[in-house]
Amino acid sequence: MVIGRIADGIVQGVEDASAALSESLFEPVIRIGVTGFARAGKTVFITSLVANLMDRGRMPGLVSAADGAIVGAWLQPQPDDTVPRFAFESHLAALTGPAPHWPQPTSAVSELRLSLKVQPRGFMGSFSGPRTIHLDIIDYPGEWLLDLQLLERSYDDWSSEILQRAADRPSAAGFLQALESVDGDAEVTEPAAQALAAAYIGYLGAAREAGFSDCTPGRFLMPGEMAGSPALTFAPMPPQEARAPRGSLRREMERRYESYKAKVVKPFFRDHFARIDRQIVLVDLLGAIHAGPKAVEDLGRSMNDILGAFRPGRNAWLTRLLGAKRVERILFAATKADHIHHTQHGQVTAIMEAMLRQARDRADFAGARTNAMAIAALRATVEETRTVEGRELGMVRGRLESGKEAVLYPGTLPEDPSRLLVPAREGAERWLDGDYSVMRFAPAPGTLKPGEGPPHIRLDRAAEFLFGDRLK
Ligand SMILES: Nc1nc2c(ncn2[C@@H]2O[C@H](COP(=O)(O)OP(=O)(O)O)[C@@H](O)[C@H]2O)c(=O)[nH]1
Ligand SMILES: [Mg+2]
Repeated sequence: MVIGRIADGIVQGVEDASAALSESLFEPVIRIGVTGFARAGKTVFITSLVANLMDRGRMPGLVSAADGAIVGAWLQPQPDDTVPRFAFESHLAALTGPAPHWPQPTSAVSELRLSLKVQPRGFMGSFSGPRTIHLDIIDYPGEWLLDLQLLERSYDDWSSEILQRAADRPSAAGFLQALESVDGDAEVTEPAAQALAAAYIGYLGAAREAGFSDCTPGRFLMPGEMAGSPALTFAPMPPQEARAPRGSLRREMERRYESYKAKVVKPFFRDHFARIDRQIVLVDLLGAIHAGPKAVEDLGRSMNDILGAFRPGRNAWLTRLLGAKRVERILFAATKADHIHHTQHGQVTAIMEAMLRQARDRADFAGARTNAMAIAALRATVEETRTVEGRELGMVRGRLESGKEAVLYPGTLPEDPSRLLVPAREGAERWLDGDYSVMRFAPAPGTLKPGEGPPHIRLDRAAEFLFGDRLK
């Protein structure tokens, strides 16, 4: 056990440990993980959260901001020297500058430290001076969490599973053909390995486009700084009775798969995931509803897969790594709620809660508090009500990315979540009750006022759930 931990690099230097100890006594650190699949809204969320914590005029739902306990907030160098810093300034400039636009997509882990000066309120507060509390915010792709499953799977097991699923997917045709044309027992050459990996990555991209998110290895579509390295240049191959000969293509693919697990997956869980105290999982639920029942079902399944990482006991290696440490709170937030009128936010929350309940029913999170809500990290629309054929309809108005103004009536979400979730589970092709539309609104110009961060919906409530209790 002890040996295993040393081998996994868990034991920190003595200096490190004592620094961490004094920091935790006097200046507590809360590590907040922000995850979700690509385009879920992680970058926009972190940018707006940090801006709204620095200028707290729009944060009445964060108790310690509303009652004045937070007396200051500033950015600091983060503690992890080798993790890219979250590009807060340039993302904020994109969102709130003279020609506001959405930030560039990102595909790797990044981190930011925001420090808060907090003067505790109430009776106890009058005895103590202000405290400093550090929020370390870690942005990482949800796709990477799916890799946890690989740790307990051999190359052959993983290959058979992937190939079985690929068998009846049209998007896999190219890759399957590429597999046919190689001889796994032949001596490996780098061009052959690269060609096969490229065909596999092509398939994963197409599968994701088609709405599937069971796309392991998670780094193949989100390579970060590792694009092109051997650990990311392999593909599944059909298992054979006999072990592949030394130096063969199949043997090399197996070696790289093992290397991916040891050098990519494990370090991520060890260095980032294992240290998270509070977690927010962002979900583009409205986008999935717009795409149809199959996308909603797939989203539910992949939420469940993501959550696997937060269930102690599910994976022996992770359980050993975490020891007694647990994520204390997990928030599931449906993003981009500014696409719909507030009269429908309750329905979005109900659908999120129902999806979460399904995931929760399969296993619990061992004491972690969970919550679901609908938020917009950056509100790009204003609401208006129009009377159409004698009926009052709540709509949203915003500027499209083309610069044109548009009014959107996205459709009415059902009060009862099962009206969406049951057809999704039953594999329906389309919604019976109607269509749900989304538009890509651009961030609105001129929204910043002195003392206020960017406009949002329930970002303050999300913050209160995530770390409000630690600021009191
Ligand atoms: N209307 C609206 N769109 C959003 C919001 N957050 C994200 N988006 C959209 O979602 C896209 C992806 O967001 P981003 O934060 O880059 O996602 P990430 O890949 O998870 O980091 C953005 O380019 C926007 O088009 C929001 O609060 N409101
Ligand atoms: Mg991002």
